[in-house]
Parts: sequence; C-alpha cells; structure tokens
Amino acid sequence: MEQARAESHDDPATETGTRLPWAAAGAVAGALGLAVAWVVTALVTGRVTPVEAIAETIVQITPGGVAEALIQLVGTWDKPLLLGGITLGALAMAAYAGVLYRRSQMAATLVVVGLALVAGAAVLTRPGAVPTDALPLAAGLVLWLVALSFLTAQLRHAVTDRRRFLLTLGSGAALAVAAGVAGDLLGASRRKVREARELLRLPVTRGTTPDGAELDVEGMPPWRVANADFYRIDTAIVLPNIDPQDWSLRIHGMVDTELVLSFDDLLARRLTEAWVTICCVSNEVGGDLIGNAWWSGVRVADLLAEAGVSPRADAVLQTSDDGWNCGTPLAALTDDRNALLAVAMNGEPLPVEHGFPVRTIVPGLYGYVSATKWVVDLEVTRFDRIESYWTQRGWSERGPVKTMSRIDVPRAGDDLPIGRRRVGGVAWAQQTGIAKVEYQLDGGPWQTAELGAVPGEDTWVQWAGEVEVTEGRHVLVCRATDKSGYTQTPVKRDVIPDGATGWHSRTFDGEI
Ligand SMILES: Nc1nc2c(c(=O)[nH]1)N[C@H]1C(S)=C(S)[C@@H](COP(=O)(O)O)O[C@H]1N2
Ligand SMILES: [Mo]
Repeated sequence: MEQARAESHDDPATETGTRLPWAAAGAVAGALGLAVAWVVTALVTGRVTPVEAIAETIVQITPGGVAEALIQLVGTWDKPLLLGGITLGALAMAAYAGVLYRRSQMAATLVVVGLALVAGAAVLTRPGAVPTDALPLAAGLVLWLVALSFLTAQLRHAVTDRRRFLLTLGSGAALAVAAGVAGDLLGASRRKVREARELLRLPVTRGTTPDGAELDVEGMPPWRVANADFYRIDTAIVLPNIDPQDWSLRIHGMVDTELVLSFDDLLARRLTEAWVTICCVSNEVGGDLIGNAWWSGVRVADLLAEAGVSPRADAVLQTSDDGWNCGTPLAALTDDRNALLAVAMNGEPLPVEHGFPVRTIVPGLYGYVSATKWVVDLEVTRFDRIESYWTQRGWSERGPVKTMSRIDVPRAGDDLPIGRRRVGGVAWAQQTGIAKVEYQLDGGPWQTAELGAVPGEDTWVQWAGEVEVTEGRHVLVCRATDKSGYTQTPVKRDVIPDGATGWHSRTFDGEI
C-alpha cells in the first residue's frame, strides 16, 4: 500500500492510468448498491425505488413551466430519461467515490453516505411514506460500502494482478446486472398489482364521519383513521402481491356445497358498508395498535348461508395467501353483526399492506382471531380439530375484544399550561358499546366524561373532560364502563394470552 502510494506520487504520468481502475471499482460498487436497493424495494416494501423517489421529487420541485418545456422537448421519453439520468448521475458519483477512496476512505464514504441521505430524504418525503421505506436504501448503502472496500482491496497491492482485478470487477458487474434484472421482474409484478389496484373502481362509498363523533379537544386524533396512518400488524416479510383477477376464495369443510369465488363473483354479491374499529391483542394499555375505518365488503354470513353450514361446526379456519391462519368462532361470522369480506377501506381498495384485494373484518374480535388479510380460504370446522398460527404460540383460542379506554390528550411527553384544560381520548367495547367513561386527576374524585356520537357499538368513542391544571406533576387516569355494566378492572395484565387489562394513566407537568 505504501509503495502504491509512493508510486503515484512520484510518477504523475501514470496518475490518469491508475485512476481508471479505482473509478471502475467505485462504479461497480455503486451499481451493486443500487441493484440491492432495487431488489429489497421489490421484495420487502413494494414501494418506489430510491431512484424513482428522487425522480418524483425532482418532478415535484421543478416549476411547471420548466417541466412543460422539457416534456415538449423530449416527449414521452421524459420518464426513462429522468430515471436513466439519475441512475447515471449516481453511478458517476459512485465512480468519483471510488477515485476518492484511494486517497481517503473517509471522503469516499462521506460521498456515498451523502448520496444515500439525499435518496433517503426523497424516499421518506413521498406521500404515505413510512420509516421502513428506508430499509432498501440502508441495505444498498451497506452493500455499496462493503463492495467498495472489497473491490479496491486488490488495487492497494504494489503490483496489481490485472487479470484477477478485471475478473473480480466483471463478477461484481454481472452480479449487479443479475440483481437489477431480478429487481425489475419482481418490481414488474408489484407494479402490475399496484396498477390494477389503482385502476380498480369499486361500487363503494367513503363513509362520512357522524356528526358529533369528534369532540373539541386540541390535539385529539381524528375519529376516522386514514389508511396511511392505520396500524399494521402481520407476519409477512414480503407482502403478498395478488392481482384481483388471480384471486379466489374457497369456502369448504363442513358445508353442504363448496364455493369457489372469484373477485368478480364476490363483487356480484350484495355489498355492506360499516364503521368498525379493529384492534390488536398485543395492544398494551394506552397503546396505538387500534384503528377505526369505514369498511365495504360482502357479509361472511351471506356466503356461509349460501354454502350451508353443518350444525356440528363451531369454527372457521381462515387462511391467508401467505399461509398465516386463524380460527374464528363460527357464530361471530353467522350472527347479525357485520362480519365482512372487505374489499375497501375508507372508500379505497384495500392498501396492499392491509390485505389487498380481500380481507376479513369481524367486529368485536381481536385481529389475530379474525381479521385475515389476503384471505383465500375459509374452512368450516370445529375448534377441537384445529390449531392456528397464534394459538400454536400460546395465545388464547378465543379473542373477544376487552373493554378499554385510552388518554390521547395530553399526549405522551406533553405538558399542559396551568389553568382549566380539556383532556380526552377514546374508549371501545365493540359489540357491547361504551356506556360511560370516567377520568380522575391526582387520585381525586372520578368525573364523568362527555362522549362523542357513534354510529353503533362497533367503533371507538371519543371522550373529553376538563381538569384544573396547577404547577407541577400530575397523573390523569381513565376507565370505561360498557353497556353490559362492566367497568374496566384496574388489575394490570399482560397482552398474552388474550389481551391487556388495567387503567391507562398519563403523567404530565403543569407549566406556567
Ligand atoms: N395474513 C395475515 N393477516 C393478519 C395478520 C397476519 O399476520 N397475517 N395479523 C392479524 C393481526 S394480529 C391483526 S391485529 C390485524 C391487523 O390488521 P391491520 O394490519 O390491517 O391493522 O391483522 C390480522 N390479519
Ligand atoms: Mo394483532
């Protein structure tokens, strides 16, 4: 290494000649990084690639006039040119980082990380972006840096074996191309499904938040949770990617007539729409694994009636396209509640991460025993014959939602100015309904909260109250009573095996 450095300093004539292999190593390392980011995007997040995110950002910040003039100039080549230009620009930077790497690994690393940060900013500012969208970039960045140090290692020897170096470089480039092609193929099927989803016109409505559902408390979250903000829980590393045209649902087991429905068959049935709040059994007291949306779909009860269910059955084993399954009490799917095979959420086709094209929604049951995303199979059966993903892991066979309440204002970590302040939150007891919410400041008397309007028993209800905030530390507690007369127990229990219990409390400071 010392010799190599001495040589280049002494002999400026070879400077350009020796730069080239470093630039080539840098470019190949960059290509590998890009290709990996691409594959991981296609496999894991299914969203825009870093290059696409940068392109979208450029389009967004380019003044309209300039953009139009450019499109006039290049016509429909605008997108390929933009994407190609960004890719070439990134590879040029990568080559430059390779050259820099020879003298200063630090400077080269800074260039690479800087590029990744720009791409990261673009990815994370896309509409609906979530933190995990940065995952492909992180993977690409790591591989880029590893490849850079690996490919340049040989160049540090006094006498570089030219053939060996070219072989390594060629393998790196081939790997990048192979990964790029794989990413493209995977991405193409994702894009196809994404496009199919965007083109889908479902005969559904968006639902209107009922008058009076939202109480006037500063900082209170909306009663309807937007799709992009809805909590997501599933075991899928790679999201199922299902074209509605390829989807089908099989209803079988203890039935008179087995049914196989295509997406169109499903849509040909009567559609039902309803507000339903779903929540996760893993939701800690005060947690945010809960959301309320307007769901549109076909009642499972109607389909089961079509199939004709054996009187000896008491369960339905639901299976997802990705193999996840759960056992649901048959009664919850055949009684008069709106258990749905949902195709839309808040008036839009289900987002892919929430089960596109079809998922189950059952009011009153935790998601792990009912809310199968990407559902493809319903087997009418008996609980004494089945096991399912979470029951095999120690969770309860039955998962009715427990009556619960939560403080949203003040938010965690927020303080309140002293004086009379409004506080509030939500309470839920799906299928039973909330009768009353009480709140208590610093162990004082329980006060009855004001309740928002609700369309039925299957959604959360907002509550609000007033407290006198003085200087110093305070503790606010809330508890709900449901319409069966049950008041939430103060006994704290863990989420496993069938859902947490206890009162939610929030500590905050009163500030002058
Ligand atoms: N296919 C599949 N469906 C699933 C799960 C899963 O892991 N895989 N998780 C369930 C659990 S535990 C919950 S709480 C809900 C969450 O639904 P959401 O991600 O749309 O909020 O989905 C349910 N459906
Ligand atoms: Mo869950």
